[in-house]
This record gives sequence, structure tokens and C-alpha cells, in this order.
Amino acid sequence: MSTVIKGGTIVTADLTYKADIKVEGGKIVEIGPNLSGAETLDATGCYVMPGGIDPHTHLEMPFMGTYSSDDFESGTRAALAGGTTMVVDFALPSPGQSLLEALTMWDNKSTRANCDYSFHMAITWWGEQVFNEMETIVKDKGINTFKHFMAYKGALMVDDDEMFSSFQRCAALGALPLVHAENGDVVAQLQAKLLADGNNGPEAHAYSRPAEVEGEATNRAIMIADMAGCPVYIVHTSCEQAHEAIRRARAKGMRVFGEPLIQHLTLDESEYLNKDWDHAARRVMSPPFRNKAHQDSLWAGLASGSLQVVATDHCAFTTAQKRFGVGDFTKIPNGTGGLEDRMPMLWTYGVATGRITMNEFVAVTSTNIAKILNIYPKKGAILVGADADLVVWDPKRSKTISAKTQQSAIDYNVFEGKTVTGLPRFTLTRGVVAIEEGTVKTHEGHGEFVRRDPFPAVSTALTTWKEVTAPRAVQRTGIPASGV
Ligand code: DUC
Ligand code: ZN
Ligand code: ZN
Ligand code: ZN
Repeated sequence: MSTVIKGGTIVTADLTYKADIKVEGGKIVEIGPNLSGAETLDATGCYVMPGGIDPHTHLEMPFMGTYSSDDFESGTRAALAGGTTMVVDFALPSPGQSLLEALTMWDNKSTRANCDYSFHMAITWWGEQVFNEMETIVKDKGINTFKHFMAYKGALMVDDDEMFSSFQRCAALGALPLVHAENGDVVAQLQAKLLADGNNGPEAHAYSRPAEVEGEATNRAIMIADMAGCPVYIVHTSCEQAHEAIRRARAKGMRVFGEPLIQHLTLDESEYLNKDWDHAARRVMSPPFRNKAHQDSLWAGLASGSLQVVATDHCAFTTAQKRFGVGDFTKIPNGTGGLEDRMPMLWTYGVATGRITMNEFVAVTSTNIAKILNIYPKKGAILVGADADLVVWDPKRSKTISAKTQQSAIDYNVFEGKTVTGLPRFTLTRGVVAIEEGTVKTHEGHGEFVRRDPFPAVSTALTTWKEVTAPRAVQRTGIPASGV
């Protein structure tokens, strides 16, 4: 059966024009004037854009003694409600666990997804098994990204030695390393000192993770990637110090990407000073919210192209889960939601205010990340042959964000009370209408795994395990007895 999206204005990352779109078999089959098909969707007064891609979600993730509350069903339903048609989640092996075993766990959870999805594989420990499994993950499993945590000491954190080895392996496999850039050693020491001083409320979470912690780690990750000969993608870039490191690297010709979150763009550090403990704790995430100057830096990065992607790091915990941290901020599960609100919030605070253009909106919510992840133009494009993952965006449709009406499984929303103007009239996932005027029509299990092939290998480093060695010492003669 064919569907025609009629009367709208197509907006892509580089073009704005009036045309209809015909969809059949889940793909775009024709773009042009006066098309007809078995079913018609009225897009009059709307912009028709590639569906959003959120490359940073944590659905049903075991973390800090609990599980994040949105699973692949509620999380992808929330995504579709806000115009996002693909998510990329993180498969997270516990230290010592096989990568393939962890991937099977995530495969099993994702069968409930309402929209298409993929995975990043996290490197949470290092050894010959990880080294070997990375190749299987890339070549057989269709995953071309590996995530590294420079924070969460004693849990997920990898050290520089491990990260350098893994980055070299990524280079050899044509994979892209992703980095959570915060100096975990410094955070751990600041946390201990704050607690010892009796500073145990949610605001201390922000004090324990100043912007310098993120700036230092971002610089380090970029330098290590440069030495390993691979590109690098910095997740949840939240501050000027990290943005500055990314800008500088790009200006030098390094392939470095930065990903601000919608939360950091629109919510600031004053949230942690709220007198209501629950209010502040619900906003505890890492990195924490920053001040307005950092926000301005992130907005400028989106406009100038030095930051390429807006994501959510959607990792939703209920108020009851947040209360695990009463009396000790280090036990508050880190994470906030945002999947349903990313596109309406970015439109309202970015496009409607003139900070970014409509075309830049498409670039940072969809097209850029599709290219970075090597799934363009299957995703992120309005072209004949592309998947019909589309959003018919009504720039006049408005709502006030409220936990009472959201799709997410948690009992609050960090954007509660904010009015957004610009919402989906229709969201289509591979040609199927999933959302119509706020009504959910999705079905669980519709989502398919999206395979992501590697880029050409950029280095011959680390093709076999034995090569993980330092450069050879120069052979000298006539060495003095001291050995110097
Ligand atoms: N930060 C969060 O706030 N939650 C999940 C993981 C992370 O890095
Ligand atoms: Zn992170
Ligand atoms: Zn994350
Ligand atoms: Zn279906």
C-alpha cells in the first residue's frame, strides 16, 4: 500500500522546498508535485523532515544499583511521540563480561522496540578477549562504535592505558570510539571531600564535577585518539572547556565530534539549588547542568558547526530510585529523560528563537549523526530509496510539557511546565504512522536493528594482540655501567 504525504514543505539539512513524498514498502519511492497514493496524509502548513535519530540512550540499563526505568517499549514510544524514529543504545558489559554476551542481553531487550535502533558497544575492561571480540562486534554484528567511560571509577571507568589500546584497535577496525569525558579520579576525590565536609545534598553532585574535570578529560581523549590514529566522538559535551578542545582539534584537521544534550542547552545549574530535594535530585546527571555562559557556548557550537549532534543521554529514574541517594549524593542514580522532548525543545529554544535554522535543526537531530554512524542515506535523508522515517512537523502545534501526559514511564519530567511550539502532526517509522496528532499508534516490536558497517580502517595498528607493545628501544653500544 502506498502513502502520500501531501502539501508540505520538505526541510532537509541543506534544502527547503515544496513537494509531496510517496512511500511504499517502508521506503521513499517518489518525491515531486501532485503525487497520489492509496492513503494521503495532509501536511498542509507543515515541514516534512527526516525523523530524528537519538544516538545516546540508556534503556533498561543496570546502573548504580538499579535499572533505568524506560525500557525499549516505553523509551521508543516516547521517542516517536517527539518525532524521533531511531535510537542508539549502549550495550554495557560488566567488567570481565564478554562483549558478545552483553550484546545478546541488549538484543533480547530490544525486541520490544517501536522504532528502529542500533547499539554502541561499551569497553568497560581490557584484555585479549575484548581485543578479539571487538572484531566480531564490528564485522559480524554490524556495530562500528565503542564507548569508553573516563569516569565512574571502580565501575565502568577505563584508564589511559586501556583507552589507548582500545582506540588503536578501533583504528585498525575502522570503528569510531565514543568517550564519556570526565576525569574519574578527580571526581572521586572531590566526592569524598564533599561528603567528609557534610556536603551530601544533590547540589554537591554538581560541585564534584566542575567543568575543568570535563575539559581535562576531553583534551586527553582527543590527544589519545590523535596518537592512536582514529577519529573520536565526545558524548554529552556540556561546557566551554570541552567545546574549546573540540574546536581546536577540528581547526587542526582532526576528525573530532561533539554532542551536546538538549538538557544542557536548556536547563542550568540553578536547578540543583532548588529547596525541594526531589526537584534537585531528579536533575542529577553526569555531566551536571552548567551556567548560562556554557549554554551560550553550546548554542554557538551548533550554529557554527563545531558541535554536530543534539542527543538526550535518556536515562530515566523514578523519584523513588533517586531517593536511594538521600544523605549521600553519590548514590543518586545519574540520569535524566528527554527522548520525547528533544525535538520540540530544540525547535522552541533553537529554531523559534533564531539560534539555529530549520536546516541546522535537521542536521543536528538527524543527518549529521546518520553520516557519523555510517547509516546515511538509509537514515537521516529525504531521498528516493531512503527509509521512510519521517516527521510531519507542525510549527504551530503547541503543548505544555507535563509528566501527566508523557510516554516515559517515570513520574516527573525535567522540562515540566515548559511550553513548546512545534510538534509532530505525524511521525512515520518505515512508512507506518506511529503518531498522529499526539495519538500513539505504534506497535511494540515494529523496530528493527540497523546494521552499521565500519569505515575503512585508518591504521594498521593493533591487528594482532602481540602488537600491543611500546615502541622498541633503540639498540645502543658502549652503554656506561650505570645503564644510562
Ligand atoms: N550519565 C548519566 O547521567 N547517566 C547515565 C550515564 C552517564 O554517563
Ligand atoms: Zn556518559
Ligand atoms: Zn550516557
Ligand atoms: Zn510494524
